[in-house]
Amino acid sequence: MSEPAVLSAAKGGVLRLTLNRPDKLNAFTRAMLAELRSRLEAAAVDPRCPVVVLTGAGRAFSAGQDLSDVDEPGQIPDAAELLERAYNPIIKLIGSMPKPVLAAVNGIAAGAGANVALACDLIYAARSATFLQAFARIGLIPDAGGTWQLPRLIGAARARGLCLLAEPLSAEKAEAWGLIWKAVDDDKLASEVEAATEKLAGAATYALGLSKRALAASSANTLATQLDLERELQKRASASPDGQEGINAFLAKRTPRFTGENA
Ligand code: T3D
Repeated sequence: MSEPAVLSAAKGGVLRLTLNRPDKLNAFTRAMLAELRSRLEAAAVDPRCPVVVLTGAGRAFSAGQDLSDVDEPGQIPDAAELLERAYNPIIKLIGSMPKPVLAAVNGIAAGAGANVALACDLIYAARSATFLQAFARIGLIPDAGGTWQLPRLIGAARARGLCLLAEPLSAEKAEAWGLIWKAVDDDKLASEVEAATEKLAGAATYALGLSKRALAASSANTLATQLDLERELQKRASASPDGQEGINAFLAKRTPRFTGENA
């Protein structure tokens, strides 16, 4: 029997999804995208899993769409169909799920592979990893949210450079530019991600989901609208069991015991 294209393992509240076509640098086939989407949909509503990690098997995170995954030899992939059915729902799902999604970028992240990583809330990358907006090399435009994320994260000039020149960006430069959270030594990636996920899984996870929602809304809001949203979400956070526990524990000078329960 062939190996699953997406490996799934849950431990201590952390769901780890591993893109698993190492021979093809984890290039996404349609079957793999469907599997990833369904795993993410399940994770979004699973209260036993407050944190999700996305990573790749072997030497790459993902080389983007598998350009050979077509029904007939000689065809080219139906880009609009792929975006509509697979990439766009996945990108929206990562952004909207009320829990942190971490990307552990273990090697090259190219094309839509880079942009799936950039959709995640926290991006850790091995120092040897690179980010490549490969699209211009094959006559396409950056998709899977790349043209939205890049100018917001690193500014218009750098976004244009990456998209038009299609040159790889090192993990270190990606960190220096603010594209990712952290570049770490290759042999420290697993332990750094584990420390972060342990911390997040033990945190007030309901409030983390609300923070994520407020941050996501900010790019479309005026300050006044955002202040209203913060008031509404803070009302929910402070009325939640974790909000009460956090304040009580602080006042009692003890460590809080969070449960992640909703108000
Ligand atoms: O129309 C649409 O498809 C719409 C959707 C668009 C979304 C996209 O993601 S478009 C962008 C697709 N990705 C790319 O254009 C990147 C293609 N890959 C590369 O340029 C290179 O593989 C890398 C720079 C990422 C890495 O180079 P290198 O030298 O380290 O590895 P390699 O030898 O090129 O790749 C290793 C194997 O993976 C090789 O297979 P083989 O010859 O050993 O059997 C290679 O063909 C395969 N592979 C890598 N990327 C893809 C791929 N196979 C299919 N599709 C790929 N994207």
